[in-house]
Amino acid sequence: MRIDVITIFPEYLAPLELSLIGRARRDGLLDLHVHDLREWTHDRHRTVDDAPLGGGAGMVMKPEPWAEAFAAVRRAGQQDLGEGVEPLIVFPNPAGQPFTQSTAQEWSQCEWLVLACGRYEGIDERVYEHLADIGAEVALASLGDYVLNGGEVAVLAITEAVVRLVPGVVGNAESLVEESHSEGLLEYPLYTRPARWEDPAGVVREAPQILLSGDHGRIAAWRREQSVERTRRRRPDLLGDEAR
Ligand code: 6GU
Repeated sequence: MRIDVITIFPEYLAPLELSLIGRARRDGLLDLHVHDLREWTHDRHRTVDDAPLGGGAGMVMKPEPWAEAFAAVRRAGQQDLGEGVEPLIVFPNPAGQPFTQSTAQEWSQCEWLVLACGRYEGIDERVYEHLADIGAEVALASLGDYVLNGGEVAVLAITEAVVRLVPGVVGNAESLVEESHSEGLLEYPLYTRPARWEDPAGVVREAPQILLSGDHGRIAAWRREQSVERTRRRRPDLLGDEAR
């Protein structure tokens, strides 16, 4: 999978060198390119923003650097992936569609993502109109109902959620099957050794006996019940009306 990130804060994306994503890059499973939007400015101050037309607070990102950036990144990506390949262009935006595990699953099948980080109040609307006109595939994605200062933190989250689902990135693919949200439920409680533990207050805490039974069928059923009960308590919105 190829991912291009366009941002005015390339240093913000430094964590993508680390851990699972860093290893995916070194293993050749992820080809990640971070671009500074200011590369596509032409004035002495490398200006990417200006006051909103019509007045109002804050600044708006100018359209010209974005249009040049998309054209240049598309050219570079196609040189690598082939002329016919087109990216999905994602704008992290608090006014976008909710980004969920099913979005992550869908995007993990993409050959090429371009993640475009807006800052300030937002990007000039004509950038979206232009991309629609040239037939680009575009998505606006929100992490949740709160406001971040820019798309960079969202890109870290989206990249991690997507890349870990690319085949080969997570060593044990089974660990992706039973985790929270993979089946629309929260994950069941987890225990490890010692099965009998005296906590710092002197309370003896035993792991559920069933987990020591070796009966994989009953363990699976118990875990399923725990998942449903935990989801009912913490996230009833995830359950259908009958299950609630
Ligand atoms: Cl994706 N971007 C920004 N700037 N703020 C957000 C968000 C995204 N998701 C929630 N808040």
